[in-house]
Amino acid sequence: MKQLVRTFLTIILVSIVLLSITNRLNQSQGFSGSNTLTVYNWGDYIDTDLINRFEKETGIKVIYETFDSNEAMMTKIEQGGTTYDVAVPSEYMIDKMIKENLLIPLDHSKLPNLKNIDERFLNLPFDPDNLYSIPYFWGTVGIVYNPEMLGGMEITSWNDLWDRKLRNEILLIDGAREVIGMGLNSLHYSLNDTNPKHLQEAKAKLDTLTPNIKAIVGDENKLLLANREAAIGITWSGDASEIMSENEDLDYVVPSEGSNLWFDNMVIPKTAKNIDGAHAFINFMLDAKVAAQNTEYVSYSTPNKAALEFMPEEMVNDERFYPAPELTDKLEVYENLGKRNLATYNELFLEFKMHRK
Ligand code: N2P
Repeated sequence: MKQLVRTFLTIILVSIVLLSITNRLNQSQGFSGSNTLTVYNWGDYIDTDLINRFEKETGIKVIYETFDSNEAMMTKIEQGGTTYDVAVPSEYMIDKMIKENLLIPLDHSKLPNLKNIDERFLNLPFDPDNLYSIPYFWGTVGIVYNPEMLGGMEITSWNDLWDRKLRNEILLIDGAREVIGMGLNSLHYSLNDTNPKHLQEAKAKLDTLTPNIKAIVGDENKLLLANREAAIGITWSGDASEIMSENEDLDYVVPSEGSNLWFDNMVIPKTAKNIDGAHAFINFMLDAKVAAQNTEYVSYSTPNKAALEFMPEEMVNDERFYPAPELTDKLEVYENLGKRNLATYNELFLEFKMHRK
């Protein structure tokens, strides 16, 4: 019995010594707790070479997961099954996450590269001092289309999409705010409208678009458009930019009735386990050359002013993807409409999808 107790105590002692050595090793690298970092980002939204470089430079192993809508991201974070160290939500979801106490305040002293961000993208209303979020990419929602496939037809407005000639030609992005927003905008209502009557009207109007809709898709929209399987895609500006860089026939337009201006930002969720590593990752992504490489790869618009000089001029000077403030001022940023209203948007979107079947 004595022998058993002694063996047991020895095992415990060895475990404690091993644990403290590992901890000390981690701390000497400047990273608290575990030496892995779990990053949760939109699909097709990073140059994976940069993840490898970050891993090499820091010794931190990155576990990388993706989502394709803010709503999907939020559900997963609320469920808490996986804990994420860095996530990349859009502005209205950040507002919601701050209010629900789901984010950790950032330590700006660990983010010296924050100086690279253009002031135009800092201190925005959803996070006035960037206490919780750091700009990653920004853009608009619009229509990418192939005029040649449409016999030279020019599209300038949401309402153009209801044209009978466009039967089975439209790909919609799989996002509740984007699609319901398009219905609202086409009726000249705000993207943040919460009037139940207006929302029902928007849904009814979207239902009448059904014959023209080919599919509601995620990132595969790029391949479908590039392969000419559809002539029109409702999507985010960066996706349009990527497809257009491969096919010059395509064009991108921000519809005349108005549209959405969005900002995606890096945040650290409350459940994060590697907070130092998360800061190191955010700071790494803010480096001018890293941001330039990332931007060239994903084709979205960077808020990193210092990165612009490392990017091809034709990219930076393309006003469709770097619209001037005079244009963006006319667009609407999604607001956090509160739990009930966001649920209504989701329900209407779901009903609209069911209606198609
Ligand atoms: C990248 C999606 C970007 C999301 N595939 C726009 N908020």
